[in-house]
Amino acid sequence: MQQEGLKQGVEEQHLGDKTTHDVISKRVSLQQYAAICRQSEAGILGAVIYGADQSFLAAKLTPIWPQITSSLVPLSGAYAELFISREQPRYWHSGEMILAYNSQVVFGGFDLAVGSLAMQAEARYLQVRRLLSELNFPFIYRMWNELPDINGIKQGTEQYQHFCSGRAEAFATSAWQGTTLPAATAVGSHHSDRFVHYFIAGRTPCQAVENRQQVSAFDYPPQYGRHAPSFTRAQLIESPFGAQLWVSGTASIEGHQSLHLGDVNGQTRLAVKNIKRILMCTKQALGCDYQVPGVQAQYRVYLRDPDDLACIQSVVDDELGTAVDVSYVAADICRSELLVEIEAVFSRGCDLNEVVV
Ligand code: 3EB
Repeated sequence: MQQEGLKQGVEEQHLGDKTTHDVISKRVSLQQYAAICRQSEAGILGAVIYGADQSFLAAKLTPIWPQITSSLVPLSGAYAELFISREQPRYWHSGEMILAYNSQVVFGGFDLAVGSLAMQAEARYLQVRRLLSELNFPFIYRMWNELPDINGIKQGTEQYQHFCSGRAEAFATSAWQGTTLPAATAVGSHHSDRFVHYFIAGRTPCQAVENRQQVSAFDYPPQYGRHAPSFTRAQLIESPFGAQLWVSGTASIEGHQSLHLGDVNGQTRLAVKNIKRILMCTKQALGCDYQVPGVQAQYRVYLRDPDDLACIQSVVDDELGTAVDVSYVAADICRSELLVEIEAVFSRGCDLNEVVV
């Protein structure tokens, strides 16, 4: 696919009655995923593979949609996370950057080796900005980042802070500021040199939700780094079909301080509590109640130490019940004292089991 074809597709799209800005995220086993890849007509925006092993790689699946391979090691079974929108997407790629878009939403990402994380983050985030602006997707909803050596120190500064600086520089001249920043996750890459990134954006504004018990990350004081992290606690996307509430990576932080140092049980409880607070803030600020039956919840828990799995899982089961969809993956967390981080997406009004695949 060529760069010239980039704009064309969006204008041409015949919408019919399928227009939707929903981006639904659905998890399937790698076996199910392989079967889906063989049905070439499936309307998938993209997929992220967690736990691609030798046999998965040997199968050399070549889906037409963007496929990102997470560097992270799942501790509770491999899976593919599908990003689905009901309208058939178009696909595009250039170098490491891969994209899929329809008339309402876009999914994209890259996986590349990095030297300077600050420079790469700035250059790549600028590329994302430019592409979204060319394609006319002004609203950025959600971004995921797997950063090499996230807690390592380079030239006297932590790699995560280098990343925050590069990202902030790339966003500095954009319309993405404060509450129009995306919900995000930034964790350590399992590989010492790979920067894995993927995102969703769209044509329709999303609505930010901040947690009143936490200082907004974009307002963190400078003690955490020269540039405050460019993300919101959650973003809500609503459409005639339903809604998705994308909740950022959430940790054991109150105000702007890390709490329960060295206490994995306490950190997990506070991370879950902060997610529940975001649901309360969503209800208070936007009137949308996400703690009611019929809302589908999908969580991902990042563990600094895989040996904490049993402890963290028992707290999560206790707090959330065992019926919810929770995936556990090993990853370093952006502040070196944090042992666990939890992200979630809540979907209302769309039955994931009804979606084509
Ligand atoms: C925090 O609340 C924990 O820099 O994009 C969580 C999610 C965190 C996203 C990011 C950082 C990021 O500050 C760290």
